[in-house]
Amino acid sequence: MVVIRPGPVTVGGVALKNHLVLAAGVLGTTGASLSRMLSLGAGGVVTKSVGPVPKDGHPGPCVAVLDDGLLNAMGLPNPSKDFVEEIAPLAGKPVVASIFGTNPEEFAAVAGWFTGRVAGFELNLSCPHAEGYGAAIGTDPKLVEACTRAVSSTGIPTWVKLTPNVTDITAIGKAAERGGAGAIVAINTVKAMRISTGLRRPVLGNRYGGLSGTAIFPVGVRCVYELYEACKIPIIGCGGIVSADNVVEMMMAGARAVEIGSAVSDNIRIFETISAELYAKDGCGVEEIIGCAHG
Ligand code: RRO
Repeated sequence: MVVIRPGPVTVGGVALKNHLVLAAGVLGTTGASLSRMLSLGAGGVVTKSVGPVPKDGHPGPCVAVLDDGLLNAMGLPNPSKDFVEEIAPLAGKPVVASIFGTNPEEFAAVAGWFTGRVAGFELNLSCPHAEGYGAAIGTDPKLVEACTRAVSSTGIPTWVKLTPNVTDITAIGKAAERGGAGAIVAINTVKAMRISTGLRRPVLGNRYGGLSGTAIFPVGVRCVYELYEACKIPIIGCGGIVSADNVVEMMMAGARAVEIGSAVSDNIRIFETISAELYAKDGCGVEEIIGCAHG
């Protein structure tokens, strides 16, 4: 297996301790859990998404555990502005605030609460099951460009997380790039559903949800590969990564760093597990690996 040299890395203006970042939505609702993931080897952490008003989320069941992944429809539950104090103890750490809104003004307002308190923002333009939020606006290139500009123009590093639930993800990636994104994160969950044959009803309270975990890894690799050919800004690979070899594969597709989410629910020490296999002092430089699968 390919091994790479360890060390800090800056992606889209955010200084990370290594290439492995905790993805939004997993153990990101408290300062304590984010801090724990940093102490367990994450090179950076992304918070659960925070929006302009508090939300309870969708009615349950909100999560279904499948053989090869997780199906969720949490429904963007968040405490809104109160989250600023929740993560105050993490000042100076590589914490990226995931934020959402319905329009550029709301994105700018939420970003304003966190300005000077986080290392950067990740714009959630990709939640697959939120009316008026996430993919509802993240599938429109003009809105993606405007929402990105509303935050990036403040000068704070801005990542944009994309939905795979579009015909051409490169059109959305290029819109984020035009809007001043420092990096693109690909991908959020794949819109999906399961039905309980016993109950004759959808498993999730919201009926539809987002699929994450190993089932979507090939979708993530394909999206990163396409974006690498279309965009100049760095790409952060996300979706079903569980091993060091998965990280290398994402890098070969074009990712400069990766986010890991669902795998944390099976192994709280996943960052240490992957790092032990991925990094060696005599490993190759990442530049040799990133995008090398493109001919
Ligand atoms: O909260 C959620 O239901 C959720 C979000 Br914000 C997201 O971005 N992706 C997802 O699968 N679920």
